Amino acid sequence: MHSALSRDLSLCHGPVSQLFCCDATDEERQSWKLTPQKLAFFEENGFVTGPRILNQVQIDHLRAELALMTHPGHPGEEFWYEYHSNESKDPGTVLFHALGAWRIGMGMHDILWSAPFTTPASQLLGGPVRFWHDQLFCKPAKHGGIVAWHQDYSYWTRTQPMAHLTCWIGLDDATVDNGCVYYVPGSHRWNLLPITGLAGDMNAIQKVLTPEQWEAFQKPVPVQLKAGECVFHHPLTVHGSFENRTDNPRRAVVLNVVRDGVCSVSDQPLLDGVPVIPPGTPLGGQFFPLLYSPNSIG
Ligand SMILES: O=C(O)CCC(=O)C(=O)O
Repeated sequence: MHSALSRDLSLCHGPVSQLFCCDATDEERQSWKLTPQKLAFFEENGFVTGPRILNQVQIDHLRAELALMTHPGHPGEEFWYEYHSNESKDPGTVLFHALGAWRIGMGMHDILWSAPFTTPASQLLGGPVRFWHDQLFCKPAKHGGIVAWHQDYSYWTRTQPMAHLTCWIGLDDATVDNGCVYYVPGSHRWNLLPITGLAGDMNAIQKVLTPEQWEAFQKPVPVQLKAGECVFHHPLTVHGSFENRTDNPRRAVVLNVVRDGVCSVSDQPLLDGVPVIPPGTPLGGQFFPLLYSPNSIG
């Protein structure tokens, strides 16, 4: 396994391997486009399943990179924006969560440019796709922690306008038993809620909800996926996931992107260790590459 390097792959604004199909023509991209029905589903519910993003070779490659990235002292560990070997703080309920894998592993880097991802992403954003950051969420067998109900944008208000998108990609089959992601349909039309914690108490969010909003939690929708498949969600859609009760890990790569033109509104670094982007300046430069600019959106 030679794909985890100690050079910073954020310096490369394009694929550095042949692992993914990145250079697709507009015609080739047709097969990854979301249908009008899928786009309407997203509009209505705030999430939608996308095309298969990864084949078995790509899944195996990313799993191997991830395994290396969990070893203490691994090459490139200085490049993480955030690294929590257990975000939950409770040794009995482990949630591995890390931001910045694209700087360390060739596969984690190149997946950003893969056409099966950027094609539907540009449809849902309604324009060119710019990278914001990635995340790894892994729940080990048996004692995987939870991801508490939250809206992604509550963590991202330092960037505006809100034109963000999340793509969750399974490296394992995601099931109700192993802690697949659940969504509260329609919650993308709610107000922005305050942060109530990412790992720990699943129901911490209740204290910031109206009784009508809490009602909607009686019917959250689980999205069960095969390894390599994905689900997209809106930055305000409330989502979370329960424990992994199975004998196998539940691993996922999450890609967070913005429509080109989203600006910093902060005089602090947007991510740990990244130079300040002055307020009012669009995201760009070494850490926020443009991933795809469609000729036309269909
Ligand atoms: O992997 C999970 O269970 C949660 C992922 C998540 O919160 C996200 O994709 O924003």
